[in-house]
Amino acid sequence: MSDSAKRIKELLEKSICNSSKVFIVGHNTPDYDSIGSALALSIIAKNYGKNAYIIVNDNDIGLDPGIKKILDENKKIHNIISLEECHSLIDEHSLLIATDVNKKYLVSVKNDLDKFSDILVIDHHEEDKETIPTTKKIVDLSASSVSEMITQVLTSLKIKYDQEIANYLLAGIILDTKSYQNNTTAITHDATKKLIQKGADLDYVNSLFLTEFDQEGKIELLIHTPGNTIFQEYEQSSLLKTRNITFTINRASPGTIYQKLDIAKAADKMLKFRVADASFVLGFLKENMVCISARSRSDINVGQIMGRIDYCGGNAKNAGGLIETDDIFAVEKKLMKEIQWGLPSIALPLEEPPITKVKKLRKA
Ligand SMILES: [Mn+2]
Repeated sequence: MSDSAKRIKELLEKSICNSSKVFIVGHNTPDYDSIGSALALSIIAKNYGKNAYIIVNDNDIGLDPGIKKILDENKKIHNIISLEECHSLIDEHSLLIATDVNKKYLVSVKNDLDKFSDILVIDHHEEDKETIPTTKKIVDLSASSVSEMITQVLTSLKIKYDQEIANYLLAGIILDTKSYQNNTTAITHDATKKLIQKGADLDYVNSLFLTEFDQEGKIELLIHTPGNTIFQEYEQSSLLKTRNITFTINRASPGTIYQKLDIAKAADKMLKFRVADASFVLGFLKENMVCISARSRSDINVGQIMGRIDYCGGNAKNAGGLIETDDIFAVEKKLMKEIQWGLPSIALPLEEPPITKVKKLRKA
């Protein structure tokens, strides 16, 4: 057992016993390490006779499908609650355990930290000035994952847990080590051995990652199939800057049905490329229903652009909407026309958008 796992065991024992309720939070948009360790911590809290709640305040957009499946399957069994529900349940002796995270800005309870009487941080990421202030903090940079540390605690406390929990913890370890290629020590393998003895099923764990792989492929094809993405250069007159905007549609098979998450991820992914200061991705969610995802990583207010179209809107860097139509290209045309009318800036929100000139148009 690692020194950090020993300390976690001691601190958990003390903090849980002194509390009325236990709230567990991972980082926003949870991954397998965050959610696996949170579920295991909930079992530990229950083992001490306390009510435990896991706070997950993310909406469905942006969540990995495998994570969403785990959340749905465990919502009732493990009291997975929203931030709002947390506000109504919290009392003056509530303990907060932050797992797989230590920065304030990465937790949904960032504005409520003073409402907890005790805070325990368990993590394996670097700390900085934004780290949650508490004396009870175990941050072990040498641990592969929190799942690895919590597996040791479960073993040491001789707590019974089922195959599902073993699966989630194993998924956490496999994710964070990139299948034992990074940060892997003898302790990592020892924790893996314990999880497999508890019935962890590698086929199941692999299937979680396979789902993600399939989705990646679909998104890659949507973005990179020649002709699908159009690159357009605009002049943002208010800032005297040239901006690159991309428009992506499955142009060969425009009727292809996508999940909302695929379209959102494709728009996010486009921003990783130099060619996109803002990106728009369009696709059908079902017959006669076109979804637009708009993203910006520059001083282009895509929320304002989307706001000019009925049933669309959002904030400056992340926007979108749903339009009832069977003509996806007409939606794109309208969108381009709205952009030509004016490219709103985030820095100068009050200025009337000037007429935007199209400088260049090319297809991938
Ligand atoms: Mn992690």
